Amino acid sequence: MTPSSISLSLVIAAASTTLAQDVVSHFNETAEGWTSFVCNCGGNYGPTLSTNPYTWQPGAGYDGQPGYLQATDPYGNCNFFSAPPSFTGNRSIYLGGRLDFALRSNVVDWTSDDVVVIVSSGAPVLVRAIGVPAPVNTWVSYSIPLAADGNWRVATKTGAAATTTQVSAALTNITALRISGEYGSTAPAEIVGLDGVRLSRACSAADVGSQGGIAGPDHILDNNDFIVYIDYFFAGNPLADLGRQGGIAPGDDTFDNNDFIVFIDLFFDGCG
Ligand SMILES: [Ca+2]
Ligand SMILES: [Ca+2]
Ligand SMILES: [Ca+2]
Repeated sequence: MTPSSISLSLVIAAASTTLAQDVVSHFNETAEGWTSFVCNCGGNYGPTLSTNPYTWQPGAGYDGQPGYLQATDPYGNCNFFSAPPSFTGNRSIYLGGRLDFALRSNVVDWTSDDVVVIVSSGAPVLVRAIGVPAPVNTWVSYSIPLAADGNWRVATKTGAAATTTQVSAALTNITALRISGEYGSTAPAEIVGLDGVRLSRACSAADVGSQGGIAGPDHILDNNDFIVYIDYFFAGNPLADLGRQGGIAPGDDTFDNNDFIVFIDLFFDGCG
């Protein structure tokens, strides 16, 4: 290893520690506090009608770590996975970030309640259609922007588009975060798995690369961002001109070590 590759390795290794700010559920050994929420379908996803105990499963899930959560839905009403307190309360730092998770269902013939719901004390109930986890019996990953992108709706999934003010207010005092487990049209019907839930912050401008070292952001800061940044740098791409004398922003139409210093600072600003 050359000194520069050693230091780059140290930077990337240290960067993984910044991900500690992400809120995650891998379900390695338990249900990690996730509970059931059963309510009427098709609307405000209001008061609990009943509970539906989930079973933790030790087998391989989606996220490469053992264990996942499984719900066998015995009801005609709508069944949700409800997040534990680690995902609720003041989560305003995640505005502009993402909610990632994966679902798997053995039935996907009920498409009316394919939603994520944020209940808060500061905004209307926010509802977002996510699409059923098709095809059946296959883990399907979701990456949900926590931003007013037109797809967060007020009260129902066809309600008015939530504003940035509403999304921001909701994230400031979340009282419930729910992911639908309702994808079957008859009861008892579906068996639904949930795995790899992650709440992560918006990434900094260092998110220039994606899996495989391909250009373009992917809401993950890792070695792919270094690969793409270095390509940009040696190609003289203006996207790599981030710094100037003294290792500070903005760029100065010159490519030198100051650009790397600013890039690394941005990298450590992180996504979580
Ligand atoms: Ca898992
Ligand atoms: Ca990236
Ligand atoms: Ca520069």
